[in-house]
Amino acid sequence: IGSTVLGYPRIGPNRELKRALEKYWSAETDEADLRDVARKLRVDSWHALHNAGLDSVPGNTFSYYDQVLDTAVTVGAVPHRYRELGLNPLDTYFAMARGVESTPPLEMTKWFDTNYHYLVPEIGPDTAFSLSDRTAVEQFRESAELGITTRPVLVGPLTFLLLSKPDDDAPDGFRPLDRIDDLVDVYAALLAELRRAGAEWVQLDEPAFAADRTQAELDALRETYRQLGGLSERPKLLVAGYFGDLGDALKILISSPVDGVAVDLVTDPATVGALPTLTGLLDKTLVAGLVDGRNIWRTDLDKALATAAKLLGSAGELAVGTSCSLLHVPYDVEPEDIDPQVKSWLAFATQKVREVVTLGRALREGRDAVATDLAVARAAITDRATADRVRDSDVRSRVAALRPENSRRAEYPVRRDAQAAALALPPLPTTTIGSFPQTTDVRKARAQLRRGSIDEATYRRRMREEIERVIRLQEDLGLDVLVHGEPERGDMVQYFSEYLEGFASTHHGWVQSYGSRCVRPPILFGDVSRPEPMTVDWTTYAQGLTSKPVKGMLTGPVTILAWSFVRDDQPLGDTAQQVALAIRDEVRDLEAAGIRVVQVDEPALRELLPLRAARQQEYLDWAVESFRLATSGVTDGTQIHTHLCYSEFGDVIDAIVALDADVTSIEAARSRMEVLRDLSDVGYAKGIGPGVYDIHSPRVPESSEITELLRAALEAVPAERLWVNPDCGLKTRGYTEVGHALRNMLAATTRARATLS
Ligand code: THG
Ligand code: ZN
Repeated sequence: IGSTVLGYPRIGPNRELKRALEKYWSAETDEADLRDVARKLRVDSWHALHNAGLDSVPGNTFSYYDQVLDTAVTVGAVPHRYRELGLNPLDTYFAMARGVESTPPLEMTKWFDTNYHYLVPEIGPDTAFSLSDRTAVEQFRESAELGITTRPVLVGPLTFLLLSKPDDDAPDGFRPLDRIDDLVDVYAALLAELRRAGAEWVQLDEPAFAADRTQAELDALRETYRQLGGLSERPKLLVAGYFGDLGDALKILISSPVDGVAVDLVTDPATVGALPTLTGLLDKTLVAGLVDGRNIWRTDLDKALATAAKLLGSAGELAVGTSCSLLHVPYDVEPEDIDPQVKSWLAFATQKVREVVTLGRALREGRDAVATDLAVARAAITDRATADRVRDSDVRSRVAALRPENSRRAEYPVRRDAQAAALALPPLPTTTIGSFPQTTDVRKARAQLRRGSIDEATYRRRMREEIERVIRLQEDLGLDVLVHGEPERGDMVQYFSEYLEGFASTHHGWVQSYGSRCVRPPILFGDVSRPEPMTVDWTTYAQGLTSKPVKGMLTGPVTILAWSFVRDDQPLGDTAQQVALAIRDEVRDLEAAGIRVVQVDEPALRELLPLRAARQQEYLDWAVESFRLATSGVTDGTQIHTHLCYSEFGDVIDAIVALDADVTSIEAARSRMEVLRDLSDVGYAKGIGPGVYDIHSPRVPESSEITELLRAALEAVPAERLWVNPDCGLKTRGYTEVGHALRNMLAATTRARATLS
């Protein structure tokens, strides 16, 4: 294998796939147009990787939407409700991804601890597995015609089933993993076809084993790779485990008949120590994941070579690779207009490919063959380690002076009474999560400001007009705690990073989040501080328009970290403290400007949870502490809200309690308010706003449905603590439906209030 990467971005260096998809979905173009764009993107990637000098080029890394969905379609796991639509294969695929009028899409959730989202396959006892789609084989042939023998990448069968959920017909106790034997037959058929097409290697991704697994799951791993390895007609098998240490799964794989394993030596460098003791490696290929696939820092090539040196002689073949797929980083740092010093520290996908090639050559031909590359890398690493702009002594002394009481507020009853007096809210207070629909006008104004075709003053005037409209709308509807609607923010993390010292932003650094949707994560390179207020003007402008309280809207430290590329030269918890202090400054400035309610969102609290249970508590401790540091600088009468987006709260529920917010709003409509019981079970006894309708769907809820949900909520939570709100921000919706939905929410609230007295 020599040198390789485990995967590559596919959205296109200029988001060509995003545009092509969105045109196809709006029927501006047809399937042939979309397929042309896709083919060109694949060909360009193969050429780029091949020409850069990789010894083994990954194949099948393209996807129209998501690689887990691709796998479901490949193995025939298309639920009946999508088959019955009678659509062609491509539109059936998009129906699963996005839904159609009559049928909602598959559930979407986070891909391990990244900001990428996959579609959750539904598997039941009756799922009819069969090799149903040959895209992987066709794309192998496509690359072979160009003279490039790619290494098709597939989601491994165990990871596929472990990420699936039981379908609605499955009996209690059924687990998708129960179907592994049937699924292995399909993989066997696919491997045989790939072999016949000429594939030498196939990569099977099994990142699910970087998380804790049961003995039964480990046994299934052993048995599956015993079977796949024993096939008579197959390519060589490379099993890739990434996002952490594989633990016992590594030993199982090494004693199985697979031909190679790829390990992540970036997330968990301690793996290096274990590898030489595994004698089974001596007849296998080891792909050492030495280049970070999911962060954007240049690799310390000297250190990587030193690590490789420790592994020489431990494996049949020692190859060099990325720690995981490069899907999670932008294409190329070259076109970015970033401060030249910071830029010299960075490596995006294109640069990482070169790093892997350099390491591969150094191992094969010796360091002298790549002396220049090593010297350039060394200079950049040294420069970054010693650069003034990375360390800010004011920030460091402020952190050093922190005391426990800085992240503690008064007892809740004291705060509750002070807030009741300050805010005088009715029972079951109503509010929204923060953002209102982003109209075309608002987006246009932001684009015009960026291009310089309108000036700052014109932009501010337009935003103020929008804020006024949003305030009037909320007053007409009769909401109790208003918001300014956030017209001035595109992505919230992007917005805050532009005000904060220690961050750089990119212009082209798009990374796929799901389907055609992308984010442009800012780069947190140095100590963080807040030179000036970030939201106070907009919020106080809104507060000046109304006598109702207007809620200040901020993003919490964990979410800012989760959605940025973070520095890797100090513990994440230390960086979180610095970000927390910057947010704390903003919270206090909002309070000083007369804002009585401040919401600090942590939608990514669950996302950063370490995959291994043994590491989770340490994370949760600093995550909670950073939120409390950010929000504890205010007086008792200032009400702190927080908002969390996703429904898998189980693992972080104690942390939610420990955040000590006065009011927590949380997604609950789809789970019929079950989260309320879960929260009271762990002792949560403060304000709670279970989302009473799902904003992710364009459907406007009837007020009777909301009344029903409020009744259910009132059974779990006393009226004094219950808030009424949608389940998330309204940014992605239109004004017409938002108006109707909120009107219904308020009608239901009025009815519920009447039952209280
Ligand atoms: N910001 C960031 N990460 C996120 C979210 C976010 N991760 C989780 C969740 N929210 C992902 N959701 C989305 C939703 C919409 C878009 C991206 C991620 C989106 N992006 C625009 C697009 O691709 O057209 C670009 C937005 C822009 O111009 O900045 O619509 O909220 N960081
Ligand atoms: Zn949300």
